[in-house]
Amino acid sequence: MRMLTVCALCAMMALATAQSKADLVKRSRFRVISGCPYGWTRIYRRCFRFISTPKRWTRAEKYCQRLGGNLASIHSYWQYRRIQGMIRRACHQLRETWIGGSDAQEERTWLWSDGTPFKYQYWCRGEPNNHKGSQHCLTMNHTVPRCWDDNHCWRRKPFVCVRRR
Ligand SMILES: [Ca+2]
Ligand SMILES: [Ca+2]
Repeated sequence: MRMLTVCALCAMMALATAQSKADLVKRSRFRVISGCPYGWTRIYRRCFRFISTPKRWTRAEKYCQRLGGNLASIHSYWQYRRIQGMIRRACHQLRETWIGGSDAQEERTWLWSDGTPFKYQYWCRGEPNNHKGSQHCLTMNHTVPRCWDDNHCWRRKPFVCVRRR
């Protein structure tokens, strides 16, 4: 009986090892193909990841930093569309999502949290409106044109992280 138990345990351990090896091979193969870590999507030289768990903007930025990046910066319409595609694939809809833009330091001076220049913009009509004098964080996929809005940073939303591979 004891022998049987030991053998069953051995078989389970062997299976677990084989699975983790297969997973490792899959992960490293993925990295070679895409140039990004497993779970990240390559979009023009950078790696992006959609996190569906809603968090406040600052918490979202800290989370991305723990993953080796920042909240996403976006520099062209093409990049924006690709990131939207990534979100749609992950949750089958275009949810309103935090990205790394913020004017918390100085009103109407927008900066990306990854330090890249804030040039490309896709604001919705009438935005950024700094509603009630306290909207300093950037959401994408706002309303039907799925454009950008400045929103209250304390709101909990899913978010997109970026890293340079
Ligand atoms: Ca503001
Ligand atoms: Ca607004």
